[in-house]
Amino acid sequence: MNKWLFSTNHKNIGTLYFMFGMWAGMLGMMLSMLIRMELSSNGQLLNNSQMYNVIVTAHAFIMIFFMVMPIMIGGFGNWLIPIMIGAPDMAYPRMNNMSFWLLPPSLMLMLSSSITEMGAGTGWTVYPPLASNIAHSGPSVDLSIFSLHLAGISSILGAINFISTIMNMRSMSMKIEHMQLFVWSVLITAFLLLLSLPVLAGAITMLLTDRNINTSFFDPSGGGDPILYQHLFWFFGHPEVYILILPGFGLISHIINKESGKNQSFGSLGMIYAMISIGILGFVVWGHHMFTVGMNVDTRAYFTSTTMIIAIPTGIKIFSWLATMFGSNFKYTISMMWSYGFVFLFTVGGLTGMMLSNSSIDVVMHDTYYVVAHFHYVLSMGAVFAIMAGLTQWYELFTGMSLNNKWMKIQFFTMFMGVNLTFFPQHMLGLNGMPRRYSDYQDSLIMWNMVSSIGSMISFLSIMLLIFTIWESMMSKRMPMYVYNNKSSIEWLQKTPPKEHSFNEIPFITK
Ligand code: HAS
Ligand code: CU
Repeated sequence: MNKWLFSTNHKNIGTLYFMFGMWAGMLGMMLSMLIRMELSSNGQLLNNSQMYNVIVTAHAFIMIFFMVMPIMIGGFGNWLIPIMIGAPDMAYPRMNNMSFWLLPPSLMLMLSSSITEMGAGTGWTVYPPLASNIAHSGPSVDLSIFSLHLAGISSILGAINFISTIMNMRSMSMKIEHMQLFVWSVLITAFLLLLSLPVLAGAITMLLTDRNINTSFFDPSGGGDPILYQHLFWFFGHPEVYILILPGFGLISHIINKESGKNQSFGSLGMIYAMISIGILGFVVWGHHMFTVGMNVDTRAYFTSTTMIIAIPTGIKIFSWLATMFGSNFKYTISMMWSYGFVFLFTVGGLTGMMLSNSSIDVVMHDTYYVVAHFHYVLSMGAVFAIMAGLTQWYELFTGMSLNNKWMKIQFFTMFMGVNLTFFPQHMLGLNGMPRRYSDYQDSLIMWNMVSSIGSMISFLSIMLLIFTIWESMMSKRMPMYVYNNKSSIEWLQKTPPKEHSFNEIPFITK
């Protein structure tokens, strides 16, 4: 009870975040499988398009707020940051506990929203007038707004904690420019959270009062404007997508550097400047999500140009990772495989982002599956691959046990195949005009949708293998190689009966 519910220990809280994130990830995956089943062929499966949209909405919210953010910032951040800066714990350990424990009730509200009356089929963007009383009467949207309020408070408290910890609790000799890149990435992410979340909170609170106490911020009949909501949402929404990827950049930098056997990342200072630039630029490009609202040509040109400029710092990161690897022995460790996958596939997603940033192209592509393909390349293959790289890199530190190498390799290759098969065809679907957030499509799109759904089944099986492999490592309590080799780890050996170290044997079957 004291260890988990009242925990003030950064490692235990990190572990709680990991468990929460994994649970939410399974939920999000389940919803995504429902989406792909509905779309595996044309015609209706669920036979309820509102329910389809509720599933899409819940999938996005769960994956963003309850899977990627908790795992990356809550899990890896809590576990690794105090260790990397030589601090005994986070600056505000009890606030850290509160940050975590705000999330379960937030998730509960989100789930309640989906099962109350007709559910919130608004998409994660919650645009009025779809999210207003006209199209979504009843409590569902209110519940999802409350859920976002709680998740937002949790993140803001977390951000304050990380900023204070990193600024004030570094060991005396560590200058800020000598901090690990992962620490930098979380510091910058924390600033993005701190500056963007209050804007979301404002927007959804205005929506709440529009819905319930007759204000008309977003209602033209009372002098309001729905476009105002889009501006407020995307002023949060675009920094949010960098919040989702920056800690991943940090993890990948750390792993590539470590596994390449270099004592420093290539262009480490440049990497810091690149992340800061991405963070700052992320606040001035939000209009690229709204090219179709009827903005004037100069504003379009502005948002196109600023958006494209982000390719420069991001390119610096990509080429610095490649330069860090350059000259080292090509390593086939699991975490390096995920990192190679990350660098390649994140770049693919980044380049489609560059296509979308052209306002004249985006007017055609907006709200098509091309956008869906773009953001799944940067998220399902960027953010998730970074999480997998981190998980395999630090699993032994986090659990004191080791994963089966061969199964993790199989898992990587099946996942790599699965996600590409799922999302690459979505570029073609988008170019052929298939819109997002519809439960059906024209006959000519059947083939690529079927391929995409088959891909999602492969990813699903791959995740089953991952869960099984984690379970197996915990059941067999197989000690990591470094513990086995380190005779001084007497304490560990005394707690756990020593077992022969073999990555390829299956202890629970053979013994
Ligand atoms: Fe994005 C929509 C543009 C990065 C996530 N993005 C989304 C949505 C999500 C998302 C979730 O301009 C959908 C939101 C919704 O629900 O509606 N995105 C970009 C650009 C970048 C970018 C320019 N996105 C991300 C990251 C995400 C993310 C990171 C999360 C992890 N995105 C858009 C646009 C839309 C959009 C439009 C709106 C579409 C619509 O209509 O709704 C950049 O940060 C990417 C930079 C990375 C690279 C690759 C590496 C760089 C190299 C340097 C050389 C490259 C050059 C470019 C010189 C560019 C290797 C050459 C250009 C060529 C075309 C070849
Ligand atoms: Cu954006």
